[in-house]
Amino acid sequence: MNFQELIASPHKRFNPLLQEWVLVSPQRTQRPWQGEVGKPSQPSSVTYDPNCYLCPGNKRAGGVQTPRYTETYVFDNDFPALLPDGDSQHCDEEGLLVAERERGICRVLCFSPRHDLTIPRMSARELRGVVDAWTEQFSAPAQISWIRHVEIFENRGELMGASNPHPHCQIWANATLPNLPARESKSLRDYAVEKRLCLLCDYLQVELQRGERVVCQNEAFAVVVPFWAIWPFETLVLSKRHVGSLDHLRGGERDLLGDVLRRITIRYDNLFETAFPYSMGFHQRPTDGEAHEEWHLHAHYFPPLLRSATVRKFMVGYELLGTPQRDLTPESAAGRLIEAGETHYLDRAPL
Ligand code: H2U
Ligand code: ZN
Repeated sequence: MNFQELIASPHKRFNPLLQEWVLVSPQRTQRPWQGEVGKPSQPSSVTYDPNCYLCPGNKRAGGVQTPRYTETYVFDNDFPALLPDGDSQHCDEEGLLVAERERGICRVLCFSPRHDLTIPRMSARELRGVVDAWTEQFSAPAQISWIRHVEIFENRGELMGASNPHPHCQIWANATLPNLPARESKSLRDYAVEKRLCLLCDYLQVELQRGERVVCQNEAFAVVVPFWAIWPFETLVLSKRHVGSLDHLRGGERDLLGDVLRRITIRYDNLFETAFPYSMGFHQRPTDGEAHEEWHLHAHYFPPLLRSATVRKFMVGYELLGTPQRDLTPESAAGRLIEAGETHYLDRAPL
């Protein structure tokens, strides 16, 4: 059976980064929908919100005053999920009740003093400021001897649990590799040992040759709907040069990272003419003091929306109990994102 025939009927695809399968059921996209319908969300319409704890000059929940910042602004999370102090502690009862103390640092980074300014609507200069701030927020905790991993992630929109529309992300830096980066790390290492090559450099070449899942690209980055995507409009942002972390990017590449993130998020907003919700984050080399030449910098976007600004995908039933599953093929999703264009729907001239 040829490849096109195979992927036209129910099949499973392999994710070589996580070493797991996703079930694809292309024939199911026509099924009727009578499920939950929520309300579409639009970007905030005010540049300053007196009740926003991230707007300049306002009080945060713990009583600290946010300064009158003019570009990006970083602070220690007032409600951190991890704490930096404490000795290592371990308990193991019968190999079944196993626990370890986990130390870490949690920060919040505001992208802009403007309450309404999201990544798809920022200028090249503002985006460069955000990329520089991400780089600094990777490099600074990476210098701390006990920090072995730094996760930079953005929750956008209420649907994804963002607590506030003010453009911001979080940084969690901790003492051990989290589950998913640990699995990716092993896959990258195994591939490098076996083939003397990089899994993601090779994967990028395959995608660039075939073209059908490439949504947009510039000289330094490409955005693809990965062959093994789980979320309907999931994308993977790959650096074209083999670098393991943001701090190894050159100045021009930092500008191009801002450019590609603006372009993919415009496409997302345009899909359903909404402030498109997602969780996104960077995966970078562990910061345990080793070189980690096998690591390849990338970002994942995991958006929940499926067929409109209000109908979203949930991981339920078979997906919770068996294997993740999707109806919309990654090729169709890429086609929709390609069609969505790069002029933001709010900037289009009225007809
Ligand atoms: P999210 O929107 O992704 O939840 O990120 C906002 C973070 O801001 C969240 O982790 C923190 C929350 O703990 N926060 C403060 O540090 N200070 C506040 O006054 C409110 C929220
Ligand atoms: Zn605000």
